[in-house]
Amino acid sequence: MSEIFANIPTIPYEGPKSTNPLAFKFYDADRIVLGKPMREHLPVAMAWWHNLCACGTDIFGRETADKSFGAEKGTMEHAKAKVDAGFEFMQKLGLRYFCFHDVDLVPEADDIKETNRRLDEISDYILEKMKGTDIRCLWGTANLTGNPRYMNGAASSNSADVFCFAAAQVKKALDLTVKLGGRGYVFWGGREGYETLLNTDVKFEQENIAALMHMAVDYGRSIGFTGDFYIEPKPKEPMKHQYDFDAATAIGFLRQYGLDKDFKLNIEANHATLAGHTFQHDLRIAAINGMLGSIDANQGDLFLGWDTDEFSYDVYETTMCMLEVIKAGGLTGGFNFDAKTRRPSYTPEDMFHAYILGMDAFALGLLKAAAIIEDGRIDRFVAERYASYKTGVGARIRSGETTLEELAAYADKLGKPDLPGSGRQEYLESIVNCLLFS
Ligand code: XLS
Ligand code: CA
Ligand code: CA
Repeated sequence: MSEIFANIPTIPYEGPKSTNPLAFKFYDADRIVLGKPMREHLPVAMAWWHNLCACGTDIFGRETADKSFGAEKGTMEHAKAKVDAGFEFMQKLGLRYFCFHDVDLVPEADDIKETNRRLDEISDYILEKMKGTDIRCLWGTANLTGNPRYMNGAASSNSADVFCFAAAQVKKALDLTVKLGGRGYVFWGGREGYETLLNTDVKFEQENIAALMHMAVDYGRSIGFTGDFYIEPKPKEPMKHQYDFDAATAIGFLRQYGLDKDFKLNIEANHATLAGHTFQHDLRIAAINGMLGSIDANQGDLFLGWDTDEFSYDVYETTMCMLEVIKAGGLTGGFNFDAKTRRPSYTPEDMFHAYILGMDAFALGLLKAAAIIEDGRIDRFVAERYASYKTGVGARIRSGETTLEELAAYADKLGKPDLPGSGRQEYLESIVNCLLFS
């Protein structure tokens, strides 16, 4: 088979001094960091949709990138050409995972039976491609937003027939995920939300979403899916208000409906910032609840109120991300680069530059997070900050042995507490800068 990216070599690691645009400067797969190779810290995945499907359209303009890969678009030949391009791309970059939506893989037909037949054909082709490589599926999902039938949501639709089509797509996407050895299955509730409460029964809709998720768990387990299900929170866009607003909201939902044993979260950087949080905040909330499963590794633009899905370059953000991931003991999923090149970056080389940028940014984040941990000053400061709970009344509060009356009597006796110790934020920020830039 002829090469699709014929002028692009396998991307080598050349180190920070390299000026070769087609080389990694920081992502060094074999380098040992905190006792394990970088590639194990960073299971990076290609997002089928952005990398192989998206051609730069926006609401004001047509495609700028040609991703026909030598085949006529809208055909199964094109679907297969995308597989060929995707595998060549992943192999040249040393990526070991991909993520997909059902309709990223094949053109959707009018009749779901024909779409499913096409999905069988393409997944056979992908399986064949996987042989002899170490490339695997990170997670699969169903696109429950694009088709007009989902205008009012999928599981949250007012139409029971639409609910059935969502169920049928989830069932098929689970079949594909299992067939391709996927580690996870994602629910991103894109249109599971509302525009106005004047026409919406929120409780009814949330119960229906939970019902679909329960059926997905039952079916997935029955066909041998042992991985995690994930909710990917996002507060808005396309809907004005989406039910899976942020990590805390999604965790509350999973617990309320008894889904928390089978589900974890897939935290996307750009979605956290749209919710008014830092990426690190949502990672921490997921982690402390035992629900940090996977990451959609990208970056938003804080000047814009929508999802820009940029490749990460902000090393401060990737460092804080990697700190959370290391402290959580790693991910059950991985780092899906749910990111697209900017519209004027339309050439095949740009696709490679983008992954080099993103992988280098997370590799640097990993190295810097390891440096912060090894330095130890920040961890020691945080531990010391709560030292008043180690002995005396503080220890009794922590062990649950005390009462409101006892604490009130203690306060009476004291008359007035000392001020709590300084938060030392500026000092801590300067430590981070020293470690980042030394
Ligand atoms: C859209 C989401 C979507 C999910 C998968 O904003 O990021 O791409 O990751 O459906
Ligand atoms: Ca995403
Ligand atoms: Ca996104």
